[in-house]
Amino acid sequence: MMNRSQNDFSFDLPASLKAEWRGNIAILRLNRPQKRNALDDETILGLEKFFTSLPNGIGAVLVAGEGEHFSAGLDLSELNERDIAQGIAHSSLWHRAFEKIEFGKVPVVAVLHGAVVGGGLELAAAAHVRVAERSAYYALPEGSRGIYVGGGGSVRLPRLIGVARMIDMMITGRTYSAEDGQAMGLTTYLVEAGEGFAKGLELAQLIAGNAPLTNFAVMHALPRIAEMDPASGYAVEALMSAIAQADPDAKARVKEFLEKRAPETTRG
Ligand code: 1HE
Repeated sequence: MMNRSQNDFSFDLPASLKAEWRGNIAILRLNRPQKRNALDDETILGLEKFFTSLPNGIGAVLVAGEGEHFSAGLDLSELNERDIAQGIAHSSLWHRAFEKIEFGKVPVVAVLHGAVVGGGLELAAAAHVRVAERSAYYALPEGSRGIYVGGGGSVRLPRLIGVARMIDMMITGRTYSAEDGQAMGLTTYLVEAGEGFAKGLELAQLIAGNAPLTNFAVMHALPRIAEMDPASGYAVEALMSAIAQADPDAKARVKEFLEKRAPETTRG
């Protein structure tokens, strides 16, 4: 178990991000509430740095937003001066940073409240588990701003809600409520206002208690297998499951269960 305080960082983060460790959980807060956690370049670079610099021993990350909103998306004040080449580089920067979340070292739980819009929704989509408070709402206002998603939304969001819903969101600018988001699979937990952080932390702790190799398989193999043709998928799944079960950690966990020392699977 790690017990480090916020001051123990071996790397610096911008003021728009605030990190702390709680045991083996890393907690990262978007910390620019005065700008509704709008994501400027510095913040995106900070996200990349955070997720690539996670110390060993961290088992899961919890991401949440300070203030009334998770994130108002791209910092629109930085948009004005970019030409096409700079626009491509900017989107690539987001892709690189969010890739470090989705395909990083450990699973990430996002706690969503208030506005989760544009790039904020793209950020949420890169996490592995999403918890919504009832105040959360989702929109892709890019269409109304004359722009397009650039943080991997075209790839990740259709997998969560389908291409048709994403097209609808983008061309009509409609807003979905927390309840809508839960029903359509954008989130998998819906809790009352103020309860998201506790729920997210509880989930992060559960996740951090898994065998690391299982978490690795779920993060890195599962989404790729899901994209493969079935025959390749079965082959890679067989390999992954053989690797996971051969790990001493897996053997110890199965032994615990067989000796009636491990909790049983319970009804939800
Ligand atoms: C911002 C931003 C921002 C707020 N960039 N500064 N995202 C959007 O189109 C959403 C834009 N934001 C909003 O619609 C609203 O701010 C909210 C509904 C999220 C919150 O409303 P509210 O009334 O609580 O706050 P506010 O008064 O609108 O904003 C407070 C301040 O934050 C204000 O600045 P101030 O200096 O006047 O105090 C706002 O200008 C500032 N602010 N949102 C910059 N987004 C990789 S591509 C992704 C593409 C996108 O993400 S497009 C979607 C962009």
